[in-house]
Amino acid sequence: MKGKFLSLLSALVLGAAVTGCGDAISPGPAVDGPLIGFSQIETASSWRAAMVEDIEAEARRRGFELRVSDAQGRQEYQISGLRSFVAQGADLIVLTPTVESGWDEVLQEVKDAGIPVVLADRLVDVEDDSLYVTAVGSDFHEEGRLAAEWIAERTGGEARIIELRGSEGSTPALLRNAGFVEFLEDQPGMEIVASEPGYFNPSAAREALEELIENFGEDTFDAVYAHNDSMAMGAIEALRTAGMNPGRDILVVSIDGSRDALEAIVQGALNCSVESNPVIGAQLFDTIESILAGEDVPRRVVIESRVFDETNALEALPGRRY
Ligand code: GYE
Repeated sequence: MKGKFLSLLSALVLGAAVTGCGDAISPGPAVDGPLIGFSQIETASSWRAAMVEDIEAEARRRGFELRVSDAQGRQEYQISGLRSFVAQGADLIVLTPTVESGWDEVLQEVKDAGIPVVLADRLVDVEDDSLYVTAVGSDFHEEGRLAAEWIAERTGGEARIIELRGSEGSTPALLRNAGFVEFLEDQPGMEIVASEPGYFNPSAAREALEELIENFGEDTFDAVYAHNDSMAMGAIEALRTAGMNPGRDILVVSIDGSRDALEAIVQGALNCSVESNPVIGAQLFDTIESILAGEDVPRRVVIESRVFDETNALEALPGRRY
């Protein structure tokens, strides 16, 4: 009892302290419905802003009270945000984890408090799989496979590829690499000649590619595979700076299917973007409603991914929400 009181107190204090140093917990509009705590990695990128916006709109439509915790990219803020949601008596917690590891302890606390957890977008790697009920999001492994398949079809299976990876230890970086590499196993003419982290960040990706071009020269690769669109934008800049012609001399392929990417495809600088859709509010809240009604839900709810290239980018542009 005393222990419980102390941990509740420390959660409140921690929550408050973290709010002060960046982890903003938005109260959301006052409604009577169930309280959902949503721990989001960050909200600055347009991809994540679109995800939060859609989830907020869906919560409003269905009469849920939603509180969003923005961890500004830091796992320790996410962990204290989760503890704070426990202290606030959340009915269910939605977690979009920065990285896969390091969640066992806090998710055990959430489970002990009797609060179900739904993962959204990225996944966790925990010893005890019962620490979350289900995961709603895209199939990142399939996205990586689709990107490789597109390059294989376009090049007749002959390509030297530079890979720009997403944030280390995050599910999309791990699986977009794995799906791509697995496809290459049956493609003797295709190889990854260099792979560098670009942290889902355009400047980091641009700098990494500039350095590779400087060190190895222009004629050493035929394609760039970036784990997301914003890194592809950085890569396009680096190629242009080096006097190369992105989209023509060098194929550029990425993932997300954002508005920026579709525009770049229409302009001819980007060749292909595999969709990874952040607009998941409807599927997420269908799942949440089932869980709160005591129904069984599947362990995984997969959001479909399309492939965009010059054949369909233009028609997909109107109404693109991210
Ligand atoms: O592709 C990227 C974002 O987790 C799938 O994270 C998400 C990825 C998305 O930073 O643009």
